[in-house]
Order: sequence, then C-alpha cells, then structure tokens
Amino acid sequence: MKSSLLFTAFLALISGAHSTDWVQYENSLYTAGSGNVTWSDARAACRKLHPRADLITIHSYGELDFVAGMFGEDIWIGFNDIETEDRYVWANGATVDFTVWAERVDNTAKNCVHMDSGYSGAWVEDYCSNSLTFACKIEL
Ligand SMILES: [Ca+2]
Repeated sequence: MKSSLLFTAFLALISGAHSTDWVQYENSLYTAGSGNVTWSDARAACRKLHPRADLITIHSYGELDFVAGMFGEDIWIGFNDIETEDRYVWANGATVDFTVWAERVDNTAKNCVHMDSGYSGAWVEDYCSNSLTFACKIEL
C-alpha cells in the first residue's frame, strides 16, 4: 500500500516532464532505454529522462529476474571498473551488495558490464564502446 502511494506520487512527478513508461518493482521504477548505444551514452540517456534516473543497479536475485524478464536481450547495467581496474562500482554510487558474474576476467579493455540474456541475466564484462540496449532505474 505504502509503495503504491509512492509510485502514484512519483508517476505524477515524472509524467509532467516525460511520457516515458516506468514499471515498478519493490521501491524502484524501471524503464527501457531506446536504441543500441555505448555504455556512457546509455547512462547519459537515463539521466536525461529524469534527474534521479541512472543505469540500473541490481541488488538481489528477485530484482535480477524482474529486469531479465522485462528484456529478452543483453542490456547495459551501471556496474563498471572504469576508474580502477578490477574494482567494480555502481555508476550511481549504490552499495555493491550483490554480484552475479557469468564471465569476468582481468581485462583492462573491458570496463563495463552487461546483463546477458544467454546467462539468464548474469553479468558479462564488455567493451564500454559496444552498442547495446539499456534500462534506467529511479530509486524511490
Ligand atoms: Ca576491467
């Protein structure tokens, strides 16, 4: 009940500026980005949708399954080791409390992470310059 009230309030806030459809899971809103773009362009596109939106973060298997179910393809997530090799962080500064790697090797050329549909949404290190679709999230 409480979260659906929050959701309604946020929809009202968001719909004033953008017509993007947001879907709620627990205390966050999610939307699909448009087009296949590089990791940094995807992040910029999320932030343009809403000042509090960013590339998605994942904190549980429930959230992983929810997001994987929304998309039948590989999508960029906010996880990256752009700043320091092998020290992965979320772009929005969220706590790293959950990881589900499918493919991870020490690789200074691959610094961005995508959820891979071939691995049920588990994570794969990728070149940040690759073009993929993406999802944005707003934490309520
Ligand atoms: Ca790396």
